[in-house]
Amino acid sequence: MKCRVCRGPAIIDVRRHNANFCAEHFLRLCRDQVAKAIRQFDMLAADDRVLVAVSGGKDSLAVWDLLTELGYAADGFYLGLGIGDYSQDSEGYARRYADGRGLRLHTVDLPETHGFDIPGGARAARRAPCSACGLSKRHLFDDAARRGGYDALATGHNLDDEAAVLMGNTLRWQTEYLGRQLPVLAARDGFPRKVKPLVRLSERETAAYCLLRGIDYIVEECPMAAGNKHLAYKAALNDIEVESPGAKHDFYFGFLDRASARFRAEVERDRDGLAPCERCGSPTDAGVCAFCRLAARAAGPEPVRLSDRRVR
Ligand code: Q46
Ligand code: ZN
Ligand code: ZN
Repeated sequence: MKCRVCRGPAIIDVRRHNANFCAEHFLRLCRDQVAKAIRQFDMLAADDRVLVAVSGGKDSLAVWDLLTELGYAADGFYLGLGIGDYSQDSEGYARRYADGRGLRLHTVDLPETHGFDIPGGARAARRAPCSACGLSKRHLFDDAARRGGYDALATGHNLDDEAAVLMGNTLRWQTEYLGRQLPVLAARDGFPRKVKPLVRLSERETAAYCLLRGIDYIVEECPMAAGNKHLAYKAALNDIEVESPGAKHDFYFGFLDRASARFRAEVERDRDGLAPCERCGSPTDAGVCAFCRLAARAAGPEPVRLSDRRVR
């Protein structure tokens, strides 16, 4: 197995590109693919300040590393979700990466700052944990980027993630979600620009990237992920990819090229009528935003005043 670029011994095959690479040229391929995604979708300007949502896993640490390597001013943001040892361990990986490279990591702890953790919040609101988690992450990432004056919020979603989400959205024809499933969402109405610079790299490639760069990351899956459909879609796509290398890439990029615009109108219609949340000031169309409603439910029932007695 020889490297496509230098003909030296290769350490990885990338069947999607029908090529093998040595360590040096594989790392270059990763940087080139990220730079290409940034250019292709006009994600970032050279002097943008970027906030990277960091979980301690391979993808978010890889995207932080790659953006820094490409010369972007990128700080990290870690959100403690209160998911037992998993949260503590994952924060440790994020912290060690940042400290080892002299990078700035902001942290917010959900239980400390907002009084609930994901398992408890999900129970109280009768939502699936990943639904309460996704809502909290979206809200608090946006909030951190806005407060810090960052130009863009970057996440570590890779090609496998995006293809799996696309599969889920397509299976149920969730047209509103399809309209929003883009590698870059422009800033609007108080929401920061959101970018996914890893969309041209697969999960296997980000893992190899971390290994070669000496980036230590949390390998365990979140314990709440069990039974998550996203993982089932990923596994199904992996089976297809074995038979048909490049299928994930064609599925996702074919959608962006040929289908995504058809679903945009639905998203545009949704944009009207955002106003600041009555409790936290974040843009919302509901008076009190979904995150503040979740936090209120997690805190327990609101006291009801009956004459001079407060009853719960
Ligand atoms: S962290 Fe949160 Fe994931 Fe855990 S609770 Fe679900 S969404 S699985 S990326
Ligand atoms: Zn080489
Ligand atoms: Zn709010």
